[in-house]
Amino acid sequence: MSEVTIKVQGMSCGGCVGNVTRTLTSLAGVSKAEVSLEQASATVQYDPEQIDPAALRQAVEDAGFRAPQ
Ligand SMILES: [Cu+2]
Repeated sequence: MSEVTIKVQGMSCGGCVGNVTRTLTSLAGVSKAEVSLEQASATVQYDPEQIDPAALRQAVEDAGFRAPQ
């Protein structure tokens, strides 16, 4: 299991945090996602054989937020 913290911009409330959390945890290979509104970030535990940070960022972007590198 690996862990990465990605930037997540565009969140404005707890609903956004819930959206991003659900988006990330629904991905195959993701076991845990801790999303912080204050830090504009998400710390994700994932299986590197199933998914990588680029795919995590892409999923966040697809959900309507921005996840710059
Ligand atoms: Cu919101």
